[in-house]
This record gives sequence, structure tokens and C-alpha cells, in this order.
Amino acid sequence: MEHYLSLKDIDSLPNWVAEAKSLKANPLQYKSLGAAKTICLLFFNNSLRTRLSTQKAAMNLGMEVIVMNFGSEGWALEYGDGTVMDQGTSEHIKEAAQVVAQYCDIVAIRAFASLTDREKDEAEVVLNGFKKYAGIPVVNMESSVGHPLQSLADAITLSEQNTKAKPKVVLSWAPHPKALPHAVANSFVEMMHLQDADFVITHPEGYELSPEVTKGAKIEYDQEKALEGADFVYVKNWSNYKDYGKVLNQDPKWTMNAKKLGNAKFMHCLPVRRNIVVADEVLDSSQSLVIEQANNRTYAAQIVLKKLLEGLQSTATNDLNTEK
Ligand code: AN0
Ligand code: CP
Repeated sequence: MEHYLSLKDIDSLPNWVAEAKSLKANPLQYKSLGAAKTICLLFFNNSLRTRLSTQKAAMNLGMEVIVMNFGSEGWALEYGDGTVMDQGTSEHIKEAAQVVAQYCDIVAIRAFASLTDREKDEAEVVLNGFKKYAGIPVVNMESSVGHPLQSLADAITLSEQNTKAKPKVVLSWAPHPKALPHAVANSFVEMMHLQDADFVITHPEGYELSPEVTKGAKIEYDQEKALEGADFVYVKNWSNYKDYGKVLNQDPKWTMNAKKLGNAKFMHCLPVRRNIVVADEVLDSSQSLVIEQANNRTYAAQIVLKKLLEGLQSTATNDLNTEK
């Protein structure tokens, strides 16, 4: 594996989940794998879990970690080809990516959707710019369209908690006062496509995610009906996709509560707004898996970094063999 940009980079999700669980049981078993290797974590947006769990994962593998809040402390980057840079941007991605790559062996990037220009967001200019110019493995720590470290952690949590051959899993939209990206929901749906489950998405009419992402998935606009007999309920807000980035609905009827949840387990990627997205009674109950989901972020990141480090090792060995 060259990069971890989306779930498509995983060759076998069940194998990765099994390996991640073994890392969780013994996190320091590959402590020497990352010796003398450095990872740069570049944040164009805020973070708690991603920042700390990815750093922890790298440390568990013996790596050195450099973290930079690029969004607030780096130069404003230009991505266009041939741009006359007489406006707000100070440095081109071509130089920035090559420079970063001189300081580290792997680069991980968080760059959220702008939610103003769908085409530009879907072009993933930040991630693809680093992929094109850095020449080292790139890890997606939530881009415009995906959050594959989150959904890998969610797959680990589901596998730990599930007791049925074919559980019912519901992705339920929730209200939110701010416009949020589609990345978490997109990657969750993509991950569920790889599971043997009865999977249903529920949201208000008009709040459809990208049809490319939800192709083949069941959509039920009646939340109550969707939640019937659910084993796992994954709650998440996203802003409107068609009327791109707009908040058109804040109906509190969609807030998750104990009655609607029934006996199901509650999941959310965090951070979560209490009593808007989900009622206190749910978050504070033993049915909530959110803290364990956050815990599994470490092992999701660790399996990804382990695969990338192994890839670097085999490239180095091949180089040595061809040198003789
Ligand atoms: C972000 C989102 O919805 O994509 C990050 C979630 C991991 N959430 C917020 O900005 C509140
Ligand atoms: N779930 C998640 O990615 O959290 P942070 O935004 O705090 O990193």
C-alpha cells in the first residue's frame, strides 16, 4: 500500500480489523518497526482525537512525530497550475509538499471541505497535491470527502461489539446549527458496503448524500421505521449536499433519544453537541460506544502506519537488491 487516502486502499477489511485488534491487545509489539522514521501531521483544521490518536499510534510503532497546525501557522497555499500569485496565497503546493517530504517519511493531512464549492471539494486539492508532489506516503486524517481513519476505527468497534451474523446498522442524520462536512458519513457508508449487515440510512428528504457514495444502500426517510430492530445506530449531522453546504433543516425531531434508540448501541465519531445531536440520557448510558470508538482510533491509525512502514521497508530492500 502506497498511501491511505480512502477505504479503497484496504485490501481486506476483515484482515485489517483482526490485525488492529491484535495491536490493541499488545500495542508495543512493533515498537522497532518505526525506528528512525518520522511522520509529519499537518492540520488545516481543528482536532482532538485524530491528532492525539495518530500521534499515539506513531509512538507505539517507535516513530518520531512532528505536528503542525498548518491552517493557522503555515503559509496560505496555492493549488492552481500557472496561477499568477498576486492574491492571498503565499506558497505553492509544489514547493510546500516537496519541502515537507524532506523532513519526514510519511505525511498525514487533515483538510476539511470548504462546503462552498462542491467541485473543488471533490477534487481533493490538498490531499492530491501532497500525493502528487511529496513523493512519500500520504495519510488522510479527514479530507473533503472522506474520513477513512474514523470508519476503520468504527469497523473495529462494530466487530468488537457485534454478536449477530447479520446485525442491523442504521446511519441516522441529526440536526446541527453549523454546516458540517459529508466526510464522516461518506466513509461510514463506504465501510458498511464492505460489511455483512442490514444497513439503512435515514435522513430528511432532500438530505441525500452523494449518490455515488450511497449507490445500492437502503434509504428510509421515516426515522422511526428505519430504527425498528436496530442493533447499532450511528448518528451524524451533515449539511445539505444538493444545495451544497447549506443548513436547511434543524428539526429537533431528528435528535437521538433513549426511546428512539431502544436497545441499540449508540455510535458517533465525536465531537458531539449534547441535546442537539443526541440527548444526555443516551451519551451517559451504557449503550453509548463513543469513548470506545475514540479509543479504537489509535489502533486504526496504528494498522495504517504499520502497513505503510512495511511498504517503505520493502521498497528499501528492493532498492538494495537492485544496487548490486
Ligand atoms: C467534523 C465533521 O463533521 O466532519 C469532524 C468530525 C470528526 N465535525 C465538526 O466540525 C464539528
Ligand atoms: N472523530 C474525530 O476525527 O475527532 P477530531 O475531529 O477531534 O479529530
